Amino acid sequence: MLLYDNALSGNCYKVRLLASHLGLELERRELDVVDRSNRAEVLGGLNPALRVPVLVLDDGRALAESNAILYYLADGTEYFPSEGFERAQVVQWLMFEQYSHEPNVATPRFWLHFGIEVDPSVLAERQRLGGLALAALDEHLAGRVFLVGDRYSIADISLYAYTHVADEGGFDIGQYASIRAWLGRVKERPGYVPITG
Ligand SMILES: N[C@@H](CCC(=O)N[C@@H](CS)C(=O)NCC(=O)O)C(=O)O
Repeated sequence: MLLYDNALSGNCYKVRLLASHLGLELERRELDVVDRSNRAEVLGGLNPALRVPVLVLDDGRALAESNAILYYLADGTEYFPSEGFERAQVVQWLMFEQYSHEPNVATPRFWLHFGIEVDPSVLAERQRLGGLALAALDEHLAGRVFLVGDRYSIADISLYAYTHVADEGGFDIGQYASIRAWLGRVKERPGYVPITG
């Protein structure tokens, strides 16, 4: 399978991490996330949103949206529960990740890392909302081992991706004890690879 990828992107890292857990070989094609001038040429016909990650299966079909790719690859494996309510709970966390967490935790990291100028009040508001998302995650993890059914799943993989580098977006993860313990547990999973891997 071929992954249109970016080494710094947490959304792409989700796919690389799950693939590593599953022992799947991915060919990686790196795309720039700042200079998007070749996006239409490279991703046109594969992803109408022209964003990475995009996974091209061996039969040529293409799938975009990081959490949809996680769903596809994990279905039928230990990383996606088989019981209906637990499956829905995993989807609940994937939705939370895309609506409340990623736009507010990943975007400040992107702006700060690439030195992209934004109105300080816009950055501060994203960080405020990101802090709320992290607090919600921390509260849910208190007394739990993993997000759903106390088994490591794509819900954990999806939320791990930007949470473990949240400090790069100006967040202090040190204040979230349950998140910190959970980050350590994810890192111990067989097949774990770092975002830089
Ligand atoms: N909802 C999408 C978001 C994908 C996304 O924002 N990708 C970024 C990299 S993390 C990207 O392609 N940025 C460059 C662009 O928007 O052209 C997902 O989860 O895959």
